[in-house]
Amino acid sequence: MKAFKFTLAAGVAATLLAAVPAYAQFTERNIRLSNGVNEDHPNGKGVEKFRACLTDKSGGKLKVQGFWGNALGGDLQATQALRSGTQEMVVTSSSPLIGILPDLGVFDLPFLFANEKEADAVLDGSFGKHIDAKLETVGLVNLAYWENGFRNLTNSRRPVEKWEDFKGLKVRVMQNNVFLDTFKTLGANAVPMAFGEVFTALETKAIDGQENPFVTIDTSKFYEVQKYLSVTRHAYTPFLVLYSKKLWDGLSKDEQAALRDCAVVARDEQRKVSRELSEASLNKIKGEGTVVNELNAQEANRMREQAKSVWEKHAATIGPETVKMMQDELTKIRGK
Ligand code: TF8
Repeated sequence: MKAFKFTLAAGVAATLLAAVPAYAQFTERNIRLSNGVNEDHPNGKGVEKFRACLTDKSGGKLKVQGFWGNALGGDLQATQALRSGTQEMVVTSSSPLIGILPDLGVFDLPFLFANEKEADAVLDGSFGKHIDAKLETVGLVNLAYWENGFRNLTNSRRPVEKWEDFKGLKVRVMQNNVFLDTFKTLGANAVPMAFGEVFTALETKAIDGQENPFVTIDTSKFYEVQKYLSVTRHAYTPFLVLYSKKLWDGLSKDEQAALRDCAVVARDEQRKVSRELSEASLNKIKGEGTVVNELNAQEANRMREQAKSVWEKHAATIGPETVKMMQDELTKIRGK
């Protein structure tokens, strides 16, 4: 009888254990995630997917609250809030963060990637992990690389068809020395400025131009205050999907795993939408009366040659080991 009772108790306990909801490892949390871009940017769809995935995995306990259009401050400001543990997440360009981690400057080198496939391979592979490990040492957990995209020049003065056409153009660049030097090297009068100030600066003609991917020129309405767009594809900068390390360390293993998995699921969606919308955005920009010109192959090559010195000049500050690792990685990918 005693044995029977014991078996019964054990059986009940086992049933109870099995009935413990899979979500016990999740705590109700509100995750504030800020974006500099507007919600109709592909990041909107990325965040939507991220949210749905987390709802699923956490039984609704992990909630994502999205902020758009710099509502919680610009890229740099939001990232600093993560480092001090007062905000959970940000989707930010890597470029304004080089003061925090100089190695990120590697992504700003002109004409680094030839196409999206190369970018994906580098970012999702061992090189991406190398940067992730460095980010952790400065208080930031990178969950995934999303797409900002190939950057193109717009301005209100003239079509830019060769690098000499940059001469004298007052162009806003991100707060980043590699970009600053690239544009100076091409002859522009480069002005570093936070993204949130760009529209007004263009509108008031404080600056002549700026550079960003088609989807941003579209969703931030820069085409309303710009006349010319040159398809320069001079840089591909990624988005980092960052979590505050301070707050991350207080999460359960299951919560951390869900966040990582969902950021990757959302990455695939965000990139897909980014690539689809890119074409549509370009058509919209044209339809709004912007004069668009492609660079011919010869001029594109000359521009690349002209910008080459920036690589040598910045390798030391970025970190020679990181630059070399990137070059080796690209050689490997291109050799396949
Ligand atoms: C830039 C960047 C920005 C993004 C955005 C704020 O030009 O490309 O558009 O970082 O998330 O500053």
